[in-house]
Formats: sequence, C-alpha cells, structure tokens
Amino acid sequence: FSSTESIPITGMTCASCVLRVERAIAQVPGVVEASVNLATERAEVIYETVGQRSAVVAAIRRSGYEIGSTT
Ligand code: 9UX
Repeated sequence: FSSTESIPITGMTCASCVLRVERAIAQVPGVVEASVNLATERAEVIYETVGQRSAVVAAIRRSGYEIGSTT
C-alpha cells in the first residue's frame, strides 16, 4: 500500500527552507518520501500507512512553517 498527498505550505522562501521541511516530513513514521516544491509551495508526500497526515502537519509546523489554505 502507498498513497500520495499534496499539502500546501506557507512561509518557505529559500532552498534551505525546502530541505528543512523535506527532512522533517521524511522523519514522520509511515512516510516513504517527501518532495517539497518552493515555486508551488506544496509538499508531495508518499505514505506507506494511512493516518499520518496530522503527524506530517505537526512536523511542518514544528519546523517553522504553516499549512496553506489551497486545496
Ligand atoms: Mo534562509 Mo529559508 O535563512 O528560511 S532557510 S530563507
């Protein structure tokens, strides 16, 4: 099983921000891969287990950024 989700993120302004968020998301249990795009301000997250979205959201906030409102 695996599924992909796109999460909007606000507050990223440089490539270091992107790396920081990618690493934070990738460390959440159940996440296979995280790819953050600075231009679109979105993270593409691949999960191998369900129910990890809240943990990913928490990891993004903990690293200093916010979740955007775009769906
Ligand atoms: Mo460089 Mo990104 O200080 O916050 S890491 S702008």
